[in-house]
Amino acid sequence: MEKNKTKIVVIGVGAVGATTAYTLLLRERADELVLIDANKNKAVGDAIDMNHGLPFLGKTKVWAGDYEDCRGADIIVITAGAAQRQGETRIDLLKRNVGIFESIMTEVLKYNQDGIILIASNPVDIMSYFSWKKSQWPVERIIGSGTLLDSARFRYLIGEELDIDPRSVHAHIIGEHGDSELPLWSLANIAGTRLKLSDEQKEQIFLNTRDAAYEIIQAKGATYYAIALALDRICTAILRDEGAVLNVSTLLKDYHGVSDVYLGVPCIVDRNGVREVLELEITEEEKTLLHRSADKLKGLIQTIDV
Ligand code: 6V0
Repeated sequence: MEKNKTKIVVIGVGAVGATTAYTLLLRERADELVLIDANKNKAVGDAIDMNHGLPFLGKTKVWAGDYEDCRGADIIVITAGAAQRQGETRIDLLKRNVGIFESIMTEVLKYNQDGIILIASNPVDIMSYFSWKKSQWPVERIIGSGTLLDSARFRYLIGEELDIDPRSVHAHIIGEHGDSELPLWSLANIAGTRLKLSDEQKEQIFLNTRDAAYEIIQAKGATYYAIALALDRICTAILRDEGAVLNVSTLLKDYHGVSDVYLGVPCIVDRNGVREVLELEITEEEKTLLHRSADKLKGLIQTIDV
């Protein structure tokens, strides 16, 4: 591969991976886009289908590849995962996904040592922590999608309630990407002004944010459009060296007293990955909730081999 070409590999071309690849293609984020899946036929089919759209797009090379194609990749996006089986506990599912990540990371690390790994597979904070440990890479280059999607849902719902463009709503969800996440109402604002929302409205907005995935999965089986855009956003911040503030999952080091766990918090993201974690001024109540979220994840980490 020529040095000046941008290459993104997507591993796990299911609902999320295929939609992410398509989003990256539409937005012409990479010169080379590689699709890898345990089900090679799916990746082959998607690559052919996407290639047939090239006459309507810019010039991107898309192909169904193998792990050797991780060589020279700027970003490796991992969206592979096992679906929950009937009657299977979350911990059993977690163990299966760790098994999948063990094999994926072993292969990726054979061919790439200096790219950035962006993880979306769930439980994303634990998969990111596991991958960081396994890779022994600098922590800034192993990034989880964290609460970026949750924060987008939160901003959208606040915007709907107040009839304001969600891009003008500044509000954060931090912590686990999952049930123990927390809203930072104390910092939520529109152009520096406090949100004119009642406690009941706030409670409903947060519940709708936190439980959005359940609602969508019940309606159509999976969520993929918004997460694909969130992953595209992170890739863009990296490739353009933006220094954008995004709520991604990273290793915390004494963040309001929380350490040694990956959680979603506002981070400055640039060409090197997570350049800096922003320590927000949050309330004592929010700190307690953050600790609760961290304790939950640490408990889960203890159930796996890292
Ligand atoms: P899916 O449609 O079942 O796709 C998973 C894909 O992974 C399939 O194509 C599998 O063949 C493939 N796969 C499985 N094992 C391997 C392996 N060892 N190597 C390569 N490929 C493999 O699932 P979907 O796309 O809906 O979800 C993927 C993951 O994303 C799940 O863990 C979801 O929970 C997670 N999501 C994370 C979100 C976030 O905000 N971080 C949002 C939505 C979904």
